[in-house]
Amino acid sequence: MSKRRVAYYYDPDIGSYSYGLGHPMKPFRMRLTHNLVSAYDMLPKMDVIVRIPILASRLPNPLQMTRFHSDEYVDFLHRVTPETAQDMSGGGSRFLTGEDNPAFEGLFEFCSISAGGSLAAADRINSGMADIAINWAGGLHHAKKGEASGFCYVNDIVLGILELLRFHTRVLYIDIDCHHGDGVEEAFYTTDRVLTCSFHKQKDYFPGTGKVEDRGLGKGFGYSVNVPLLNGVTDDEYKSVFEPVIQYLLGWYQPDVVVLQCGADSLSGDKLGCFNISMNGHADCVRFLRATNIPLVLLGGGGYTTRNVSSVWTYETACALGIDRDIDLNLPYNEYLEWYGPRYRLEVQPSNMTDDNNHRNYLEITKQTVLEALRDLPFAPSVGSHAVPRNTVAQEIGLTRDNDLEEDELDVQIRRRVHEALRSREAASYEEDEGEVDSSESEEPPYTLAGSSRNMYQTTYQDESDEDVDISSDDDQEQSGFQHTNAPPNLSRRPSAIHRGRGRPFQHPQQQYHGTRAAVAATRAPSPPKRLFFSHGASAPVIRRPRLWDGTPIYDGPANRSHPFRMSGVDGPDIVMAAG
Ligand code: V1D
Ligand code: CA
Repeated sequence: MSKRRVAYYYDPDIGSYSYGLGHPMKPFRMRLTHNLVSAYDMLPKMDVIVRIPILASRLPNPLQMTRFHSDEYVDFLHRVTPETAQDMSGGGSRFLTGEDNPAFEGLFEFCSISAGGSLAAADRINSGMADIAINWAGGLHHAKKGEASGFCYVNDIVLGILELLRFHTRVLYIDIDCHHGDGVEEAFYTTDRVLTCSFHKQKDYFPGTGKVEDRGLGKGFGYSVNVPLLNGVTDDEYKSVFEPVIQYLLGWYQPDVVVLQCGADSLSGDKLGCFNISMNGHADCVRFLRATNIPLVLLGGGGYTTRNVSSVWTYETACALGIDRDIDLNLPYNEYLEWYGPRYRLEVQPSNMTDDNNHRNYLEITKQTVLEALRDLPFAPSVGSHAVPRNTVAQEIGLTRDNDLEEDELDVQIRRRVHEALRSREAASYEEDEGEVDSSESEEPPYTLAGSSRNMYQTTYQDESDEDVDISSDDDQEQSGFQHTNAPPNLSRRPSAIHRGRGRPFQHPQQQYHGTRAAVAATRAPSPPKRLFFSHGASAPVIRRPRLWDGTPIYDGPANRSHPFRMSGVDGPDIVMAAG
């Protein structure tokens, strides 16, 4: 498959936000990138999804953010202003962290745009309408459940992955930002449903986490992989670690989707970074993953030498489209051409900086340590299937954050309406079982689509008494359009079993299974949401579950040795996934 259907998310507002004078994070870099992508005439080659700013309601609302973040924190982000920040954060001791995370004008909208793009990208992959989905405004990997960190406030990556997990069994998250992807690692530290792998500088460098020995906990043990590198790592050195490690992970873990955080601060000459990677070396990671044919989400991240960031993300957009070899590296005329002088070329060249990775076979030892640690682990985990409602319970029952109800009244209404909704769905699904497949159209994504049809998910119901079926035959892989890279020869077990429906025709737009295969999307009996968030600050009755959505106990204990902060795993999204 040489061509890929690429979906590209862009919000024209994003470049107007500012973290403040003197702050290294410049959202303007996204405008510069888009301008270059457009100047190279790539837009007509992709499904370009541009949010129309006046449709503010199409952005994710606070409720969607609480799939990962705490109510209190989202409420804070929603309400804080530069003027109230000091008071609301208790003098900077809660929610925000010093100079790194200022409460700038329009903060919440900025977070919504970033998170909205990643949620929409996940939705595109879930629906099978795209092979690769790009959101350069995403990739904000440091944000924690209840706290901003390292220029990141809302963790669009965790939200996007949770969305992917509704329809996919295993997600591989790869982070090539120069900093450790701590927020994403922490969120999924105790589950095997997401394998996180970060390449980064670790010693004496923000955020300080990400040692090789940090490998996950409980059921998640082995599913956090860390590859710490040293100052000045070059293209060849990076490749010599990245490719074997990722190749191994692909074969062993057999992910259904890969999410690649393309932080551009790993480029040579970055203002905060310390690596010596060229544009080509960075883009090699994208090319490598594209070549696997596994659905891919490309996200942004760090990157502080503005023109290098726009150059590499433009080039990586071309890689996604498979036109990178045809790109004229002499820049076409564009509105911001003066940013690229004096050479006016699409390039980031390596420098002659000192390379510490050569010392004492550091790289080879690191690579071997990482691979050795993976060898004893059991093969790709599978997961049981669940019903997957499109909406949260609040949405299902027509209670939105705009409802202006008193808290007590709200509690009563929610309980009553949940009860009614479940009863009527039970009745409806009983009738459905005797009739046609439900093909109800899904909720509209928060974006206006330019150039293609909307997400049409064919939904179906699932048998309660599911029976395991092995779907991993070569035929299936061919049918599904997936071509997994070779599993290591000693690991011959089949990946996952899925649950079979009761003779219903099932058509997953991505996997193209016809016949009686599993219900990947089902709408019966929505799981109650973890919590409901309302704009006036009142929380609906909180249904606290002490476990992750797949049954894994939540780790919320004291930090382990190399995690200086308390861990805050995902408490379970309000909606779970179906088997894959
Ligand atoms: F230099 C600065 C000027 C103003 C405000 C902040 C900074 C700055 C530079 N480096 N802040 C940092 C890092 N913070 C610290 C903490 C301050 N302490 C007391 C420790 O060293 C944060 C670096 C964040 C990197 C973010 C990222 O590139 O990984 C990223 N990825 O996606 C989005 C951002
Ligand atoms: Ca990283």
